[in-house]
Amino acid sequence: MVDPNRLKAFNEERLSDHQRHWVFLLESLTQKGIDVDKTLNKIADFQIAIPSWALGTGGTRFGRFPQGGEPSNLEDKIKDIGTLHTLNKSSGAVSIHIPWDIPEDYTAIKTLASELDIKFDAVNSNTFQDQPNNVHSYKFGSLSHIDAVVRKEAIQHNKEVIDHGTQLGSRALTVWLADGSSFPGQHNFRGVFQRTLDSLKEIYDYMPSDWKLLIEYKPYEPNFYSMVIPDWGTSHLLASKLGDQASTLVDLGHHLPNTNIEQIVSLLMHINKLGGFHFNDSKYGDDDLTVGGIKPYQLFLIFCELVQGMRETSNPEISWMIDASHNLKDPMEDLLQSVDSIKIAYARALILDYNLLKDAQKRNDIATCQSLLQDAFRTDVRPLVKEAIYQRGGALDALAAYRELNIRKKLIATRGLDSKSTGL
Ligand code: PSV
Ligand code: MN
Repeated sequence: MVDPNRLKAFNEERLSDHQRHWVFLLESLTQKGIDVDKTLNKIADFQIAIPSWALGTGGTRFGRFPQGGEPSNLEDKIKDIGTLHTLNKSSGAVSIHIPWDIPEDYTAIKTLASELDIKFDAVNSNTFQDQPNNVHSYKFGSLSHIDAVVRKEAIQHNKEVIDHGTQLGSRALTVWLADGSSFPGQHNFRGVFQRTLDSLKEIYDYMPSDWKLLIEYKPYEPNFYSMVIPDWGTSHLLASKLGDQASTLVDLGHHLPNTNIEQIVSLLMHINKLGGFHFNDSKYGDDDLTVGGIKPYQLFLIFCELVQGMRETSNPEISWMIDASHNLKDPMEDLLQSVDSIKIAYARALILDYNLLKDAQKRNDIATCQSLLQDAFRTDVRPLVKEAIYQRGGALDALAAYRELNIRKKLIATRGLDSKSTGL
């Protein structure tokens, strides 16, 4: 999809403009004593997995308005991620969802992915929908179900997801449960918790010793009175009872309004229990909007905690993934914008002087604390992010390149206007 010569010409046209901005920023970063080469490498090394379900148009329960050219199989999805990665050099991983994307030929899929420089990040199980070959229904729960035969089927599904992941080279399983109740009295809270723990234990014991189990929480939806894993406390309780290979996954959209997510991130890293991260943005609930589209300052504050945590704690490597749904925009454009926002927030957090911040905290000099944060946030780091991506061979402006190279038009020409993607 991306002709290297056209990408080169695209960059050449923008290079002098970029260099003007870059030289100016470089000087001020150097004056502040920032190790610019190290920072550039950190920004470039940061890879965010694209979920296999995000390449198609997302829907709401009221409708879906596809754009055309959607990938209808795992191979095409990986090719689309390859296109994104060629442009932004930051999307070098895929997170697949079973059963939406069951690989048919592991060797062929692995070869394709490695040709495109794409790794297999966490695999996701799905017990929130009944599948055509399900023997039992998950209508009243899966791992927490009152009936042991349903729990057994859900456990078996998770084991199969691990098997698929092992074949592909994944090293993590993400479990998100829709289990919960919509009416008071429907559930015995202690009963559903204990059954979930027992089921997870079986899955945990099945995992290879170099795998992680990531437990995702969500306060409501699809159940509206109680969720079995509603918050980070419950996720952490399960993870700590399971063992070292289990940890919590934070999805930005899975918090009640105004929750201090940066504090949650900080504490989980402090106890080495932050395992995974799903990026998106929201105004009201789990809106799954473009990252940084609504609350960029909150995203920056979260990254400040992540940066400090990565430097100062022994928290293991985190699985990063975008978990957004694209109802209105071209999904690939939306993903490019999300990745760009993530890198900008990360770059801003990297240029903050944490030693100065700690000194100010010691003196209880709140005004300086706030100024340090806001100075970093208000710095236009776009040339820094562009330079990092350009040095790795990416586009100086991935979204503009995507448009100028007519990628969507080419996808429609190849796959047709009504090709459908699997997913929600
Ligand atoms: C649930 O809302 C969730 O965040 C989980 O991560 C699922 O796997 C994903 O969204 C499905 O879109
Ligand atoms: Mn999620």
